[in-house]
Amino acid sequence: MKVFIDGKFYSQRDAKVSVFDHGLLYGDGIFEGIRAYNGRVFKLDEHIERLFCSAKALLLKVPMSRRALNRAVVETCRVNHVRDGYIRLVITRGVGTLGLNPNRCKKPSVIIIAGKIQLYPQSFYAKGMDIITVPTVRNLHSAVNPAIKSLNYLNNILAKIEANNAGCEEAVMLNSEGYVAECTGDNLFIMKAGQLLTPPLYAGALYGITRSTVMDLAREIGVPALETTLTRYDLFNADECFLTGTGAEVVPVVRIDGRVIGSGRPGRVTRQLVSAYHALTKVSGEPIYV
Ligand code: PXG
Repeated sequence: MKVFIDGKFYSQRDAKVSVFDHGLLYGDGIFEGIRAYNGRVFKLDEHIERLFCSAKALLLKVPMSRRALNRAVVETCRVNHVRDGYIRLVITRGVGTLGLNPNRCKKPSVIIIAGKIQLYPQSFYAKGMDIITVPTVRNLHSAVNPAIKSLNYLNNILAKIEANNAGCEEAVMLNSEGYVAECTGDNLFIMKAGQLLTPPLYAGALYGITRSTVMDLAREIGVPALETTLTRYDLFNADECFLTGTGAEVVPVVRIDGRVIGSGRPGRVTRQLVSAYHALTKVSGEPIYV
């Protein structure tokens, strides 16, 4: 594997960053997780746009243009012969002093890794997942805004540990007011009375790219898709539930905190959206080999 670091490709062995990089010392940096399907990078411009929005929030200057970053991601896939894979795009604050002041870091670093992704087991897609609500509350947007896809993922990791301890792969995170925010690496949707519902960003959700793709796909098949605040009660009494994310794609949920959702099997609209999303990934995206 060849890893892109600041304009050059390094072998996996030599792909290293400094221990003085504030990305490591303080989690001061941002990232995107992107998929390639069928020789195309899916939603690449959307990921780059969100990366620049995260950078702006942190006053982090991405040392490449959007266009140059787009080309570098595609080139990294090409040199690694990726057709279907997972791309991790990372911008760190760069090398600085041992104090946390970001002004001491001269130049942000750009890292691009194109490899394979660890997916959920196939049974989750066929039979649905069992998830739980965890005690760790989603970060306040007045503290560390959940819309920033930063290298500081401890809030999500704590929730993931709680889910794992309970034998689950994903956790529903509530915000400080007790409303549903999202999961640790996925957005959450329910179907209720013919409408597709998902928490708004102000509830503490990431502006998920799969989330907005799925809302568009739902509208195309005639299902209204709306943002609304949701409680655990709403989840328990949903007709259907599923999660969305670049890694998870669209994954059905059939049990939450021991309550069976709907029929206990992946719902009809969920299954339609799983297929529609799959079909879209096969045909759209930035071509890697032209
Ligand atoms: N919420 C959070 C907190 C996320 O980190 C999503 C929602 C879904 O967003 P997208 O834009 O992907 O639809 C994410 C994305 C990983 C991994 O390595 C995590 C994500 C994406 C890809 C890989 O665990 N999280």
